[in-house]
Amino acid sequence: MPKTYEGALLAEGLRFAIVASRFNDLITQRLLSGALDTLTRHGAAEDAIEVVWVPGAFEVPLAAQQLAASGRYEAVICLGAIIRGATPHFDYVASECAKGIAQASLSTGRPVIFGIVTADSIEQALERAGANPPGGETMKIGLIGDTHGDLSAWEKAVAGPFRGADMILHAGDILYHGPKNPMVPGYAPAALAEAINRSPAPVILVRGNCDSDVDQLVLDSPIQAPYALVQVEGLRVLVNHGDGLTREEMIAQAQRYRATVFVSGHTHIPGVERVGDVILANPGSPALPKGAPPRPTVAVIEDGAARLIDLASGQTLQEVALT
Ligand code: INI
Repeated sequence: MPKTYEGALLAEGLRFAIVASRFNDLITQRLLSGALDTLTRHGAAEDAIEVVWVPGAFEVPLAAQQLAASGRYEAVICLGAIIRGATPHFDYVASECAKGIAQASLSTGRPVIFGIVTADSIEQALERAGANPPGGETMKIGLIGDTHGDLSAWEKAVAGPFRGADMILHAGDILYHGPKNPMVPGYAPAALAEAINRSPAPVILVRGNCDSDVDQLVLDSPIQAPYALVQVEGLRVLVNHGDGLTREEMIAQAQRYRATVFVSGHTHIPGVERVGDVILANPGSPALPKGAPPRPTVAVIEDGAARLIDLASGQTLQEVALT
């Protein structure tokens, strides 16, 4: 195994500076609210973020350089919008801004993030700033099950398909590997419990047949309930481990609660499929996969679809539209 270095999406306890340019502030205000939302969703405290306004993108590098050199911030985030006009002005501002930001980072050894939109028109800049996301502003829900104590599986899901998720639903069999199962390679139940407790997105857990009362002592969110009924925007999702339920019973339960999606685990055999007005979503197991071929999987609900994702390759294996 190569030694791999990568970041975790955890901003708790860290300080950040944001340099935002007033020029084209219709765009930069949106970039700023997106940056603040992302930082706080990943655990940064609001009072750990400082915002410095400068007149235009050309002035961003100087402020960024000084903030980075102060050593007070984990990273400096630069936000600006440079829109092409009739003259070559755009090219000078854009190139000096990009060069200056890179230099601020390299000369101080601090991450200085290039959040400068360069666009041919205001419409294009608005689109780049996420003002008109395709399909509207739907939330992203991560679906996972049967982690069986595998910390590395959880970390891969959080750093990969669950990146930016608003909520994670766990279909049970969380910490214990289970007497019928082999020990999973990344078995670290206490560390997994801690990672779930620290998750920037709220995690809703249901109890699987391997979960016991003592597991609750290390998990902050309750796991005693066999069912969770979650309503996100207009979408209702019912979660249950699925042991002791037939497929028909899952569909009937979903219909009883008028849930569009029934999330289950237990079999470790993944699948996302529509059966009439119900979507059955089994995210499989990222720790002990079964099926032909066995693949470590999770699922996500976003942009109006439920998707099954191979955690090893990041590929979407199945996709079902929600409507
Ligand atoms: N500054 C921007 O941030 N975006 C632009 O599109 C832009 N244009 O096109 O002129 C712009 N110009 C101002 C520049 O950044 C400086 O503030 C100004 O030249 C004073 O130094």
